[in-house]
Amino acid sequence: MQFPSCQTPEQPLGLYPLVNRAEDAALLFQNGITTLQVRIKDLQGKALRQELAATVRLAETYNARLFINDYWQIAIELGAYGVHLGQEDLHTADAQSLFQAGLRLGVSTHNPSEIETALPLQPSYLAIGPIFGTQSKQLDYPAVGLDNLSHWNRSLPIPVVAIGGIGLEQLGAVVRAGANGVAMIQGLQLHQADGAEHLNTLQTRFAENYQAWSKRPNDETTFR
Ligand code: 3NM
Repeated sequence: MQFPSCQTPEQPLGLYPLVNRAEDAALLFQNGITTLQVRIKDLQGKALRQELAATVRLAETYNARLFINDYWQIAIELGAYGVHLGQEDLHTADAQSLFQAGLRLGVSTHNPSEIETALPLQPSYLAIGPIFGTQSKQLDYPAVGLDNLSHWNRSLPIPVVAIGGIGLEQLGAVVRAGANGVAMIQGLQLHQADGAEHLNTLQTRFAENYQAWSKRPNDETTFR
């Protein structure tokens, strides 16, 4: 069982915002975002399904790679591009059903042992975090840091998404440590007055650093 590729590294996952409403997804897609996660913690039942369905429809319109956090059954029903599972969700989700339905799979990891556990699933990407301290999620894990991120990027056979405490200031170094995607909540500054401009700067910063990284000598990247 090997989950489908996200067409990396030709099309890196890139700047990878996490949002909790279709409305925010729309704003991000309009501003050129191609990979996004919808992560909803405050809705249930019909309202949850509606919000997820609206986000999936939007992503299809923009041909974007949308990952649904946690709600893997709804993701299958909606024909979403992919599912992102946290450590807690890994135990309850049915990876076989996800695979058979053709969805991509991303998995959160925080330390070597979680990475070892996630790898046999052969997911489409591994998220590793928190790279730095984050205020967006209560986590009992120490920060991974850039050196460890770089190590994992060099040694893992699949794309890595860096997450946790990353903003414009840290973005270049994270991409030059080999991250294929950079997940972000707070650093997006989505609802600030200059939100669109900031998003543009973030995307340019990712692209410049990714280009520099992919042209490094002795590139031995083999992941799909
Ligand atoms: N998961 P921000 S860190 C949702 O390490 C989430 O698994 C993390 O938000 C992990 O960009 C995190 O604001 C929060 O730090 C990311």
